[in-house]
Amino acid sequence: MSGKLDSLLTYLDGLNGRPMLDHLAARLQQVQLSREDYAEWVHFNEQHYQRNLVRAGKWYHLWVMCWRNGQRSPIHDHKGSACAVRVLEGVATVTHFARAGNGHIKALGSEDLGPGSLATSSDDDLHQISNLQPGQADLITLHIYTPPLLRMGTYSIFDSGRGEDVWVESRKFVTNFPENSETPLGLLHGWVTPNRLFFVRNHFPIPPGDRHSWKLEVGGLVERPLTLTWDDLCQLPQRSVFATVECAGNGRSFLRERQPGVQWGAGAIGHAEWTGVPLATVLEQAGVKPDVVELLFEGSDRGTETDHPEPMHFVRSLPLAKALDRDTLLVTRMNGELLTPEHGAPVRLFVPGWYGVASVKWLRRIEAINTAYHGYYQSKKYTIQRRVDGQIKTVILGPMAVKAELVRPEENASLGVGTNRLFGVAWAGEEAVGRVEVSADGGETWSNADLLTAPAKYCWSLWEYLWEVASPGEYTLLVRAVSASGKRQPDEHDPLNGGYMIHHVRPRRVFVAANQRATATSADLASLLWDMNAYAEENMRQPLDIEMEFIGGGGI
Ligand SMILES: Nc1nc2c(c(=O)[nH]1)N[C@H]1C(S)=C(S)[C@@H](COP(=O)(O)O)O[C@H]1N2
Ligand SMILES: [Mo]
Repeated sequence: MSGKLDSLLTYLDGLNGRPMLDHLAARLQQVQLSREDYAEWVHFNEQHYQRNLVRAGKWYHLWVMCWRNGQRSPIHDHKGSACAVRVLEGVATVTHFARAGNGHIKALGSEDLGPGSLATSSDDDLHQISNLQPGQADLITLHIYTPPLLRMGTYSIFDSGRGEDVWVESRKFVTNFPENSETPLGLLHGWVTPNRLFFVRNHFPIPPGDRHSWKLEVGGLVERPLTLTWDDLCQLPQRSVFATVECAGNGRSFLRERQPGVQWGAGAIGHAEWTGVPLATVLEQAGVKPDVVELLFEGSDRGTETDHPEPMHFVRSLPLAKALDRDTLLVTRMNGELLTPEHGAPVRLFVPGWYGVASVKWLRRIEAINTAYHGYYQSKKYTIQRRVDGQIKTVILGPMAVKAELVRPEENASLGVGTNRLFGVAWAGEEAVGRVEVSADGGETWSNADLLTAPAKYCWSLWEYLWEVASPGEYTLLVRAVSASGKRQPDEHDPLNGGYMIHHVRPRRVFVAANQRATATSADLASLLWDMNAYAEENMRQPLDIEMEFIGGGGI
């Protein structure tokens, strides 16, 4: 990361609310930038202007945008967000719009901003940025949005309507330092979660290190202690497993009684293809001694907790049987791409079917032991209670519980009379999903949803339900999953689970309006299948090229 952008990022990361627009502008004006400072985010697209995310924080997004000659943004506003733009190279034409008497959009005027100039806009300022320079000159601009821009309204000069909302894709930050961010479920449409949208759970800052310097030590009760390099690991046979990962605290913010920890909404889940070397292969090389009962995994990240002031590494153990399962992997790739730093690069453990906490990122050491491990992240945190023979016992979390999530419609959505499509995901830990049931009458009657993807071990299934509704009013939607072996989601959160394993059925309120007709149809299966096959390509695309194809026609 460049030194000069660093000071701006430090300021932005320090925000704990929406800053005054003129403060923001002053900060952006102060930085002196040359091409090398932002070169890594300069990517053009021949079809539409290209947005390149520099960093997403809790209170801001910073983007470098690249415009070929003639490219324009839609006419748009940024409801709920303020924006400061600095021209880095070339001349930007900013055109301002307003509502005319008949409700249509009219242009108020344009200004040309040369290199170094600054423009700001807030909330409902209607505007458009274009590259209209003579010749073939390119334009590069730097944009700060605060709070992060998640949706922009678009407009056309040909009618009075509001165009489609354009969604800006990025993870939803819950905390900045370290990053804890959710998958934006509203953007899910396919089976695989793109890496850039996949939730992140970090206890400590991301540790330094790359695959060239990476080493994995395998020691403890083994016949032949080993040190593996990246090249050693890549020589071993690899395999891939598709699997859903959920953080054990996912949904914590919905609990009636507040529980300590990251206050997750519903988005600490994702589904990906995980590729790597079976852990068993490496353990065979090392030769696990007969009395070994657990394997210990240490990440290179390190830090303190409020109730643990001594610095510690992130350490977890696995029982021998799960460690030797051929699906437990030393992962180097996620959805076909090399792991990114936030997901544990260069190598992480991956334990399919288990809560995410088992899958130790930034793996640097494995130790074979002959006792049950007790450590901070295994005995003090990430445990639940169970009643055994009248006694309360502490239990270490393992496999994920069965759970369905309703992705669309959102809470308080306004729907129409007719056919509405409910869409979501469901998973069942080490099992496959058996079925998903939907109730629109608060649990009186239940119907089976359609599974759009064949149920498979470890994998979430996409599901949909075409809900016929005859009369307007307020409705409570309930969704619950049943695993292949018949395990069902509970109606209420088990207090013995504390702030973990939150998988009870969560009601969602929606409104059906009398003056709205709904004519939903079922998913286009061909496009879903395409999505499954094309995930790798999708992830190989330039970072964050969101679709803005309807740019044409917006100009004056
Ligand atoms: N080294 C290390 N590994 C870790 C963690 C961590 O903080 N440090 N967090 C764990 C938790 S609680 C979860 S839910 C998953 C999240 O993986 P992701 O960030 O790739 O989504 O990583 C796990 N592995
Ligand atoms: Mo987690």
